[in-house]
Amino acid sequence: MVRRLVIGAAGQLGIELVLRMQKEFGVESVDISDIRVPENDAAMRSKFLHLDATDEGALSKILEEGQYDEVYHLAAMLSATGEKKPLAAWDLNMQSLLNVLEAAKEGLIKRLFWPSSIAVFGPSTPKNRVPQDAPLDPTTVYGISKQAGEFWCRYYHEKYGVDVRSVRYPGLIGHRSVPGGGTTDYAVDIYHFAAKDEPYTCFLKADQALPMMYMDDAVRGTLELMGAPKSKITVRTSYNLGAMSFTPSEVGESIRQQRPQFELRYAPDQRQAIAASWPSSIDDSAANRDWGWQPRITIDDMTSLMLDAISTKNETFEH
Ligand code: AKB
Repeated sequence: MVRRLVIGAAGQLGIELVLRMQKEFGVESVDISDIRVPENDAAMRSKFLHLDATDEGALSKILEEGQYDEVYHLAAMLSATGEKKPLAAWDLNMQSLLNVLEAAKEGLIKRLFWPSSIAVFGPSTPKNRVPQDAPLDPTTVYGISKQAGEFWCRYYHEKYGVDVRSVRYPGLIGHRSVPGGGTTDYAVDIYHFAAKDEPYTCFLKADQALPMMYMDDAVRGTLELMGAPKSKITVRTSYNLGAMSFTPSEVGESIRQQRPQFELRYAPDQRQAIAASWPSSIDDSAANRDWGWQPRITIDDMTSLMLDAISTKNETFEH
């Protein structure tokens, strides 16, 4: 049995990845770790290990005991929170990555996944269908940490043969947990308000297009990348990964097809400047060529899935 460890399992992506791994490979095949206990009973069926990933000694101990084949290192501070605490963001994002890369170099991890982000792009990057090898030009501490992280990953691969794989996620949207401190969070929040028939005030401008992806696609893409033969992986910084591109006003329209009364207002804040520095769509042909990446979920599919799932959950809590 392939043994897996998810670090940062209590986060938005962590929960979803763990649930999918449990379903596909069995509860025993994945252990989960975080600095806080995940608020999800199903995820907690897996063995939980308390871990601050910046603590090199604690990480090594868990890895030595667990003998994992695959480690998914997701712990990070996102773009908006990172701007409030720049040095803490740098410390968490970089130190934890260097710890797992060192552990992989020492042979404690066979295959490592680490997420990068569209936050590596910036004002000098093309806005539309940004190519794989576009100039990186991050404007946030989070983006700078992802840019540096990408090159650390390639360095450990080239110097020490570490099998580390990565994608540049767009904004991720799912109903099981709420994101924490990102610029793309509005696209999750909006559905929670719409499901309660409440108006939503968006912190980005109506016409701010960004690359986005429904969680099922993100999880499937991650597992497909990790399942691909080593010989197929030609990008050792991080693969562009695309699915859809939309503006807040377009999500509002999609929601109104199902909830015609839905009211959307705008009050852009400091997150608008971050969003404006990012591209609006992604060219992911390298991921398609190397390991067959193809997104499946469209904006209207996503709206149905999100509203149905959140409404059902709300009804369960109300009764
Ligand atoms: C954020 O908004 O910070 C993240 C990201 C795009 O990496 N969702």
